[in-house]
Amino acid sequence: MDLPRPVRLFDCAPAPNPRRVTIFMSEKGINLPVEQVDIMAGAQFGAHRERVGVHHLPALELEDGRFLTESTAICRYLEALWPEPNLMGEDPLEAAEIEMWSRRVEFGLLLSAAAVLRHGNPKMAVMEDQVPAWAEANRPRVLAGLDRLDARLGVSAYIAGERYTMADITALVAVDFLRAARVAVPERLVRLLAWRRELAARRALAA
Ligand SMILES: N[C@@H](CCC(=O)N[C@@H](CS)C(=O)NCC(=O)O)C(=O)O
Repeated sequence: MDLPRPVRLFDCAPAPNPRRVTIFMSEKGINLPVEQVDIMAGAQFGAHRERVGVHHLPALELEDGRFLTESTAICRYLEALWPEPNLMGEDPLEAAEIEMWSRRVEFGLLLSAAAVLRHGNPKMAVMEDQVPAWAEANRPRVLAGLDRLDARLGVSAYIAGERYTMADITALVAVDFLRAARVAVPERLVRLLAWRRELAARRALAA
């Protein structure tokens, strides 16, 4: 199949969703021109939104002029073009399990962490109509999400099973993002902390 090649990634290095894509690319050894969009300065609401159609990052520009957004959709396309190493599933069942875990982490941790930061830090007013009570409501949800990840790592070595996949990338980005939200991972979550230490040895995570 003759698929349009990606020509450029629009990124915002400190932000979690773009980081999922840059780690994914790094794991696969994909090198593309990367353009930074400074969301803290509101740059996503200018030329970026006009070009892409939505203001979110990441966005992948294709050679035919189309743009893909949504980190998972971008990664799925990249995986089709660069199948190795496989990160999104070798067969339909594994693909479904990886997506299931990745979505659980997105909805059960990453979104709550984002709410703590976006609604709780006055600097984030550039991109959010802030409701500080929503930040507070999400703090216990973040801790519950971390508990669930720690429990999961008592069942399998990695988030979606016995190998490193996209679900680990989503979880790692969510856990690291807690630093920006000023939430510490409780020390009692020893399996989660050991998993994070193990992933630190991966070359792609220097990205
Ligand atoms: N579901 C989207 C979320 C994209 C998203 O919310 N990106 C954030 C950065 S992590 C963003 O663009 N924020 C800018 C804003 O909200 O104005 C994805 O997976 O890519």
